[in-house]
Amino acid sequence: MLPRSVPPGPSIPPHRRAVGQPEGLHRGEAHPLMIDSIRRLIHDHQRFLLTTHIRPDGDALGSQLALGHFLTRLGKDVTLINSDPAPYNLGWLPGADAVEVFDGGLAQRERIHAADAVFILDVNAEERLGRLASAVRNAPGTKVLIDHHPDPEPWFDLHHARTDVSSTGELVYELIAAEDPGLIDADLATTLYTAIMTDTGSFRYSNTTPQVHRIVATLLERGGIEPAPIHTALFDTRTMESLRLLGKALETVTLVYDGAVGYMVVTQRMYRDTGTTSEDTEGFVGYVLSIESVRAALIFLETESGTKISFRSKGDTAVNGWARAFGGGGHPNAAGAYVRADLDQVVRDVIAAAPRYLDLAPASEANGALSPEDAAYLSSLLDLKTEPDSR
Ligand SMILES: [Mn+2]
Repeated sequence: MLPRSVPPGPSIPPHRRAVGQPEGLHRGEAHPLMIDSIRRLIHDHQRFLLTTHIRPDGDALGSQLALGHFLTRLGKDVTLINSDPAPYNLGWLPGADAVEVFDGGLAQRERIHAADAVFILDVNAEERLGRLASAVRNAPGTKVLIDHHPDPEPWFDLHHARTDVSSTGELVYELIAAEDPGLIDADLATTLYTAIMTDTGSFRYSNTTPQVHRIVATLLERGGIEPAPIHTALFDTRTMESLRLLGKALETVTLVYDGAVGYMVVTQRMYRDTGTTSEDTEGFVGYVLSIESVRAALIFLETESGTKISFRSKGDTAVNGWARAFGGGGHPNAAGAYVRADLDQVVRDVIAAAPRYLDLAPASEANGALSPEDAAYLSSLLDLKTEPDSR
């Protein structure tokens, strides 16, 4: 049986394009034949391995655990192995204790090898499986992709993948509903609710459809669960230290391009001064996006060896092309990138590139990237981080 636990990561709206989908998959509808193939695979076999992407978020872990609960109810042997542990605010999810972190050892490799089928959830690229990648890719079992990201790699044997759903959780729900909606109990409902809710930004992103609400209504009814405790467990778990970090980060908020683009930066020094880590920045970028004029919001996180960037946007403003230009990617309204360069340089380069990827007013394109004031301010911030601690 699966235990409980994990926190929600950033939520991701669905991609609007169906580029690169395997032939025979369609936007906008479940694919009954493919679901039937997966159900037959499940019925005909016993040992299943389930995995998801590095740094799992609410949809990744919620979907993985939900599918795990489902297979367990059907009497199957289920192994859950990920590259990374659950984040601090998802550890409470029902079944999270059963998720193993890949240690590279023989025992786990043998179980991966022995699985009749390997389910890969919320990720369609080998590289995003982290240290598990080669073991999963080379596993002899049937590889089943369940995912809502665009452009899947070609090495999966079966797909239940569409880009027009809110979340991987929605696809797992379709599979369970096709089998037997009566299987939906509190654990299944809680994990699927978490998956769908986090990937829709608590039901506010543009991927929140009538179908999302119909599914959630079914989860609440059949699971007998309430939303409030789940939201509290996911979002109301901040520490005082992380609030102090938020205070420092808010002081760096800068608007450019006539206020259409906003960003904040978090330096290593800020972590040291507040006793926090990058995990404590969860949700920060949302404060920038909450500014009325802002259509695209970014947060730049200084790391030991480079700079991590999260991109968020409202409505039709797509930021994944912008993120891709810096070696990252993601969904139109939520994307990320990592650049091996100093914070100040990355901020300048990324902000300067905005007009190539966003539809910014011509007048504001003219003033390009950082104003002299912004640049000076940024420099002062960066100088700050190298000063000796004055406290
Ligand atoms: Mn997802």
